Amino acid sequence: MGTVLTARQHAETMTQYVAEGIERAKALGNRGPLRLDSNGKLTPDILDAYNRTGFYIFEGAIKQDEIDLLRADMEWLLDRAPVDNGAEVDHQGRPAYGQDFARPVYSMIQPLADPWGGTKALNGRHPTQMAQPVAADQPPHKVVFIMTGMCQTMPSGLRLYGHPDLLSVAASINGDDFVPYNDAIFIKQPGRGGSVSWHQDGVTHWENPSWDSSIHGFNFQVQLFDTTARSCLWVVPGTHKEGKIDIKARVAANQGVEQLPDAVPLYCSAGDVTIVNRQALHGSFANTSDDLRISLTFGFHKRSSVLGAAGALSESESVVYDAARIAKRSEVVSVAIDARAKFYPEETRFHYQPLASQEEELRFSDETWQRVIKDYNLNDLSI
Ligand SMILES: O=C(O)CCC(=O)C(=O)O
Repeated sequence: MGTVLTARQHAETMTQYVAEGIERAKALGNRGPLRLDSNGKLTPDILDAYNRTGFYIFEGAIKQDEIDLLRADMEWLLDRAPVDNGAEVDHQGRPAYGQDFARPVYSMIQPLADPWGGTKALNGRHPTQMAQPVAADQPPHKVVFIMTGMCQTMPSGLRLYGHPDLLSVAASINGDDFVPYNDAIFIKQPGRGGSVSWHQDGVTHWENPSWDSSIHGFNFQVQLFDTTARSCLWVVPGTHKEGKIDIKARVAANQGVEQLPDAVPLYCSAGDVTIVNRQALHGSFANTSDDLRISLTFGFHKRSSVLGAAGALSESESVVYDAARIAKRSEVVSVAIDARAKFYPEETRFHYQPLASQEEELRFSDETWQRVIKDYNLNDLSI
């Protein structure tokens, strides 16, 4: 889009698109409760709908009391964000949180900006730029766009990572020997949140002779608040099966307009959890709505997709993911399971098959927090 829109104009351009998108979404049949069969795996109808469309919405998968704890941790973290990338102080002049970690916790942007679209960032996987409307009362400060490291920044985030139903979903899709990818919390503040331009997440296996529709894994998003079609993630159904898509050409064929005609919104209630195939074409628009969206995003892969692969996205290309690196990053899953089991003793804990013999040494404690959790995201497994 060539002209700069005000936030109000942008919101108006969304009105009809949103209404039509909701109708398309309703017809897909890929939302409902998270159901597992007697073997602890997703029921076949859910897997079929996920494999057909490239995403699924598990309604009410996280209970309200857990959502409340996640919200409380997030509120504290947002209050302690630095005033800019690399700044040492927060909005009250206090030391900003997170300076002890090796990787920055917060990524800050101008309100309603698209920081990646049309740039070479993240292997250039966002080739077109979204509209960047001007915020109504343009604030002088930046806003939090993304936060990383939820297992070390939020006790509730570590426990969520060990959720038995979510880990059962990971095992159902990627096999019992599934491995972690990374995590990121997308923050879309009302009238402020930036956009994430159309992209497919995976970058490694497009030319792999063994390529298939699930080779780049999937991401969960746990929604802390109700999120409407104006603030949520949008996906083009079925695109996870198409191979690498020429996104520039697709947007050009839509007269350069970012509102792709066949995309659908993943609108959710607080406590809903989405899964999205990382090969599906997806993105989100500048948040000119009144909704606050906070989406805790974390992914899992098939072990075979990661073992021997070179680093990509935020990981150095010179790194090769060997068995030791995979084991190191996977230990976070085991510690998270134990942290959760200690907090929710009535729940049946998940048994993570790859580290089954190490459950004792991966109990949650001060020692494992320092050894396994602190700076765990230096070992993310991005492909
Ligand atoms: O939630 C969003 O707005 C973007 C999420 C996304 O692009 C991703 O998880 O890859």
